[in-house]
Amino acid sequence: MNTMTEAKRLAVTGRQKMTPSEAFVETLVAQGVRDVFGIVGSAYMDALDLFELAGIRFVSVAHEQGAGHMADGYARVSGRHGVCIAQNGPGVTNFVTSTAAAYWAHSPVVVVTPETGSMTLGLGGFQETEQLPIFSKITKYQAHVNNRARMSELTSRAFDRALLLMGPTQVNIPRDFFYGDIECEIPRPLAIERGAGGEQALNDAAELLAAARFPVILCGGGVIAADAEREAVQLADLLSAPVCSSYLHNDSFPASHPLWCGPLGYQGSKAGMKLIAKADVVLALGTRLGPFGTLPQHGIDYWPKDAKIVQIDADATMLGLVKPISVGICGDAKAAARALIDRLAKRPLACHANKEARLADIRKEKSAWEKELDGWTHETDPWSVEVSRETRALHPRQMLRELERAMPKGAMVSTDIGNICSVSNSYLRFDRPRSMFAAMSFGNCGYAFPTIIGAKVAAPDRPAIAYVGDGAWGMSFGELQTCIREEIPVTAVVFNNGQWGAEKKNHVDFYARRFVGVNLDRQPSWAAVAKAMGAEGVRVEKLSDVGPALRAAAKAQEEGKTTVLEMMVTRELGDPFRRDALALPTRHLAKYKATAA
Ligand SMILES: Cc1ncc(C[n+]2csc(CCOP(=O)(O)OP(=O)(O)O)c2C)c(N)n1
Ligand SMILES: [Mg+2]
Repeated sequence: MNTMTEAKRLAVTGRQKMTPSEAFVETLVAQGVRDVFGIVGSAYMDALDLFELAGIRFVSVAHEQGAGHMADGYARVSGRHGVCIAQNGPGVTNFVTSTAAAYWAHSPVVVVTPETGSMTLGLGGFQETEQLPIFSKITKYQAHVNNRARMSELTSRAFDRALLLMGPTQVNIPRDFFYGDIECEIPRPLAIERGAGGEQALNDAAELLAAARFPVILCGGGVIAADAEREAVQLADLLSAPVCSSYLHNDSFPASHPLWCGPLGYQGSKAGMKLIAKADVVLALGTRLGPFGTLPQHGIDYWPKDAKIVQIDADATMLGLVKPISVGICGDAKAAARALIDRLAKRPLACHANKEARLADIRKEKSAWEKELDGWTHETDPWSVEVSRETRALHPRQMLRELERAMPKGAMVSTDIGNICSVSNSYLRFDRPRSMFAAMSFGNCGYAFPTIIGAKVAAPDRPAIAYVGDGAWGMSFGELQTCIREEIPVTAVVFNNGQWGAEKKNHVDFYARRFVGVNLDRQPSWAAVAKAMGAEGVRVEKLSDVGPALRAAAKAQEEGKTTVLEMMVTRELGDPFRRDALALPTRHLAKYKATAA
């Protein structure tokens, strides 16, 4: 970095006269912001005008929802803030879905929402809506700039709180407050350091783990957020404990490690499920044990109800929230893991007595699961057999296995919500953290593509790959414009099965195939659309072409090229997600009797 750029990155010090726009931008500089995602708007143009001189890149996107997801992906890769900004009113309301998604992904996204002018607020003027209530349940903190002189103080607090509270925050700024003269000092970012947790809780946890005969570690998003992967590995090695990942956090433990057993939850690893079922003590490291993460899968009700559960979470309100626990530790995953290692390293551990048997068990379950996946080339339910009989299209599972084999080293993969994306959970393995970006528990279609674009901005040297169903692609492909305009090269793998498959599965299983709104007929060729938009577009129809196509697309990123791989897959469908929440139809009115089960 040259000295000119360095100088731009230094915020002014000391109390002095400036405009609120300058105070806002200098606060961003002080907080280390380098990239802001958004769509231009007059509401904040006076501040935007300063971005370049402040060394801040403005990434101009196609839709504000995309900007919010990009900020999310950026934050999840970098561990720093992701920032998005939009025009008051409609630009800001477009942030709602992405902010809710960031909330459930625990991403430190700062959502900057310029508001209608303070002197016309409430008069029903142009682009006016109350912007605080809309975000009140999907942010960790909301700052309203109630006086232009407080611009820097409140903006700065929104940044600090996003990291402190591990989620999105909002700074709401009446648009006239960007103008005028103020005197202020730019606050420096708060230094945040979390501890290991209470002494007593750590001692109790160590007692339980020392006495455990079959300890299992469950690594969650907290391991990634705290950069605690090394400590998780040390702890696992010390206990020779099988390690599972919590749902959609497949990157929380290195897949190449002999103790790795794969993810729990929807379409997760049978090996992981069978092993955790045997646990007498579970160490839930950095996970809130979310309600979806431990639902029975593959017909296995694996959660060990009689086991002692030690839960470590940096958010105190998550302790014991979903699952009963024996010990709750409110602490940082890294610091807590280290504290447990210190307590356990020098004492006899009951789990050492049967170590070899446990390691053999792990090897056996893992190889059985791999063998099963190798043989599981297609789904075998009547619907899937029927629709794939007459077609030469790719079987989704076979295609996903090929993608897994061809996955470039160090790749970042985002996944959308959908049947094929969900099935991919069985095939996504990573050796480094901050590599998997799923739509998490908000589960919105259209998440994966913009998220990977933001991830690529944060980590331009890593291959960036989005897995997206064709329905979700229809919602999000507009951001190809961002890739081309802003020169952000990524790869989108689009699963063309001509249907909103995940929902269609419910029609098949519960509604006697009375399909309503699930078929995506007369779709364009997504490869051709990609080409028309200035990207590479490749239609993949043969299994042997899957791996080479992915490798070529990842390589093309090095030349600045974005590629859409349109995977022509069958209409077969994997197990449904919400079996737990659906019921066969009951009808009381004669008019609707024909639809009763
Ligand atoms: C924004 C949003 N709208 C609707 C849904 C409900 N939904 C969940 S999965 C799904 C189907 C996804 O279809 P597609 O992206 O084509 O993937 P496929 O299931 O076919 O693999 C829908 C509509 C959702 N999760 N999010
Ligand atoms: Mg589809």
